[in-house]
Amino acid sequence: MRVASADFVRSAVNAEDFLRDGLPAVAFAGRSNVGKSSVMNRLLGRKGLARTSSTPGRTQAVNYFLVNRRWYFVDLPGYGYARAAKAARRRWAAVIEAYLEHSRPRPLVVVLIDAKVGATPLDQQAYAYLGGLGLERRVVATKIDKVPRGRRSHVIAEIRRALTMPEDEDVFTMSALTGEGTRELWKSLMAFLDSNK
Ligand SMILES: Nc1nc2c(ncn2[C@@H]2O[C@H](COP(=O)(O)OP(=O)(O)OP(=O)(O)O)[C@@H](O)[C@H]2O)c(=O)[nH]1
Ligand SMILES: [Mg+2]
Repeated sequence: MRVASADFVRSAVNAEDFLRDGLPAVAFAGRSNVGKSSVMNRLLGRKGLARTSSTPGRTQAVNYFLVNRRWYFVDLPGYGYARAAKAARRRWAAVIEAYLEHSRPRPLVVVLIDAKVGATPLDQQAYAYLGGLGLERRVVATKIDKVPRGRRSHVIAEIRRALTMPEDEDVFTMSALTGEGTRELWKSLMAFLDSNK
């Protein structure tokens, strides 16, 4: 996928600030520090576009990036950052839920799972919650560079089982570090974006 332009547009902390211009969107969801911002940057081929950090809780708002002037990539705050203050956690959860439940057109949600850690109970909840909302999802096992090749099919099978994924949904693998898996994921995102023009 050739990304001719990718520009930061807006950081929304309240539902009133969500964009309503009708462009399709792909949102990146997952546990705090799983690598949402890094995967987004890798897909866009722009290293420092979305801010990343080894400290969890870096992304605290709904950040919109306009891609090729046609769609948004939306970087969401992470869920389950245990060390954040309770009030902050609630605020982030509220803004993520407001985004997922009310933004139109309905976004495609990329659910990132740490390949090394596997799907946690929080990941299971998030995945089921998205399904309950009727949102299209793509499950991506990220940081796959940390898993030896010989173990990867096992890791994928475990994620499938933990999330009770339907047979016809794939688990994608990706590494923001090496770029592996970028092409396959793009292909799948484009299938969504092309059918939601
Ligand atoms: N080895 C490896 N490290 C990665 C990969 N992706 C991200 N990281 C590292 O994981 C840490 C978190 O990355 P971020 O992209 O900031 O994670 P995030 O999910 O956006 O985090 P929050 O915004 O805090 O929720 C950083 O130290 C990254 O360098 C990957 O594919 N492989
Ligand atoms: Mg982030």
